[in-house]
Amino acid sequence: MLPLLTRIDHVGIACRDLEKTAGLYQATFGLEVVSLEVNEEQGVREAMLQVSADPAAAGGTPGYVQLLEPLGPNTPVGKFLARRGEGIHHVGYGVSDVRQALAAIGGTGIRLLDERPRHGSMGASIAFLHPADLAGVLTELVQPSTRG
Ligand code: CMX
Ligand code: CO
Repeated sequence: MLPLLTRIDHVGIACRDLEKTAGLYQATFGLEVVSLEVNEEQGVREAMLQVSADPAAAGGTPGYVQLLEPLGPNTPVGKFLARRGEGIHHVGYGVSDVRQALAAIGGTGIRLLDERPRHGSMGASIAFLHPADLAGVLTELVQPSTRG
């Protein structure tokens, strides 16, 4: 079987204050915020901090820390914060074709939270898999944008 996952794309971290937490990660690790977006569909404000200073050294595509602040209490991240507090919310893995990956993974019986890809950070196509079926880890498939 071919490996479906090509790389670790990002670690998603739930936080209460996006600017404050981005400042903390910048000051502690020297990471840079490369994208700041509101994703209404996902109920978040989010910042992507690039981990590799030299993407070429990481095989051409950098990894990221994704900081997530909820847009309200009744959102995935809002509910997570209320239940568990700040912490790791999900892991995002790179895939070369998210539709194909969903079809293959759906065939194994793992519950798909998204039957079809949605819009993610920086133009990516994303889809989520149920944490209860993957050792308690909410898992995101990320097909990066091919645009610049
Ligand atoms: N990781 C692991 N477990 C989680 C979880 C997470 N991120 N979020 C919720 N859970 C668990 C809860 O702990 C709870 O478990 P127990 O019943 O054992 O206590 C259970 O799931 C139900 O919790 P809930 O608060 O009622 O949450 P929901 O079932 O309403 O939703 C989930 C959970 C994962 C289906 C929902 O959050 C979802 O669809 N997430 C996908 C979308 C998303 O997270 N978007 C934000 C990120 C966007 C981005 O990365 O771009
Ligand atoms: Co994510």
